[in-house]
Amino acid sequence: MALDQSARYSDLSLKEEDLIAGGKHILCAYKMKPKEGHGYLEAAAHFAAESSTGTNVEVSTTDDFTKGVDALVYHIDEATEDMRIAYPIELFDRNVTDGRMMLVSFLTLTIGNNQGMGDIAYAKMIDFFMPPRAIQLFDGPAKDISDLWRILGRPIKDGGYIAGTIIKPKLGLRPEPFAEAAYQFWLGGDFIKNDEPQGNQTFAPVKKVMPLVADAMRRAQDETGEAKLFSANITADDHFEMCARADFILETFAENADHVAFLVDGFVGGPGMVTTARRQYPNQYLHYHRAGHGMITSPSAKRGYTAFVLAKMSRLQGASGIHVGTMGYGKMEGEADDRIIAYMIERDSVDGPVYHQEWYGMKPTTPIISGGMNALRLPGFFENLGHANVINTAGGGSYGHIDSPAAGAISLRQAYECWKAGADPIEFAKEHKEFARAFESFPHDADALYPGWREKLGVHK
Ligand code: CAP
Ligand code: MG
Repeated sequence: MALDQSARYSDLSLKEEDLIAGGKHILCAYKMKPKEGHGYLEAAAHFAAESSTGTNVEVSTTDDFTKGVDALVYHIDEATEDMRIAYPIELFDRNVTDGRMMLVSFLTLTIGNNQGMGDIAYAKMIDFFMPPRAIQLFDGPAKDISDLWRILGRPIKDGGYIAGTIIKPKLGLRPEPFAEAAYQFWLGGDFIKNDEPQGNQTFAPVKKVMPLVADAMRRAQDETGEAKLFSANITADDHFEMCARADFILETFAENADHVAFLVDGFVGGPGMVTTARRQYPNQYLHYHRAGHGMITSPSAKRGYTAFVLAKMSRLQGASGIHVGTMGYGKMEGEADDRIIAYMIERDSVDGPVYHQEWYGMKPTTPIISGGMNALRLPGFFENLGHANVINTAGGGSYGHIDSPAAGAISLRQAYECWKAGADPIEFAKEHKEFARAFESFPHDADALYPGWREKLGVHK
């Protein structure tokens, strides 16, 4: 039978509004279930002990100061598995270099050993609250979408939809076809990213690919008279490898280096990689790809944390943009209510699923919309989100357009124009060829979203 530590590590008389007003605690809300045979409060108290100052038994070295920084369970509701813990802000590690906070410490305490305890069936963090002092101590984004709109010559407020793609196929293009794929999309679109696994494969060395992509950018800019953007993957295990890639890319893009964002596979790479990119290259837009997150954020996962928590953490770390999913409109898991993820990272004062969060002017993180998107799916997506101040990267939606990648790009932009005008997509298609041809490019989507489209658009095959 485990030691009952609830007398020390819980205080259900604490009021959440007092904890928030006090500004001295980071609050975390979990969905937690104890294993059979363990009392709910006892298990929660042990969870708080292991997440702060304790272990499974009393230790002789504990003193009064120790007890003063105990994490405390302040709310439980066994029926809804709602368990909330107040973590004194002193628990969290601070840089010796500049006193700032670090996300890895937030994770190692609030989602650390508590994820494998013998008396806990599961616990998943669904929200957290950062007091003003913590917001002051995290880097936050250095660049945001307004920096991209400025380069694109758009209004830096409500500059609107950024039409993007991902170089597809995901892997297997050598340097010349890779750069050609980029050039072809840029003839119609704004933004291209490396796909998340594209790096320095032997068949596509960075030192061969990037000069060709930089040249493709120059030619596409000359051809269209429009600025173009590239999000280059600098993901690597080694800090110095990341920097070597980043430095080479900036040197290679030269006069267009400000048109380059840096892509990091931040979930599999971990917080250290994100902060390396954020702090070594504060002049570049930091694009956080979250590949792998589904292992814990999926609704089918009972441990870890949600996609909402992941996105909120990324803003603290300084991601300029993070993938937030397609809210049920694309190919990945998601639902319409996921728009709360976008609101939490782009607004300054927001209600999360449990906590209200003030960001005190910390720059916003752009919702990046990707995963099975194409022109047909976008109008419904924008309607659900309520705006289009996003970066959308559609790989299949561009390179799968039957006319050309440029036509795919143009169809994406037209989908935005259609939504912005409040136009009926079928009527809009009658006046916009590339958008109309998206119906024929993605007939399964067209059938599902716009029944009867063939007759209405006079398509007979
Ligand atoms: C999309 C994508 C994105 C995932 C990421 C892919 O390609 O490039 O990495 O969508 O998911 O590799 O599948 P398509 P999320 O546009 O061709 O689907 O944005 O949810 O993290
Ligand atoms: Mg991808």
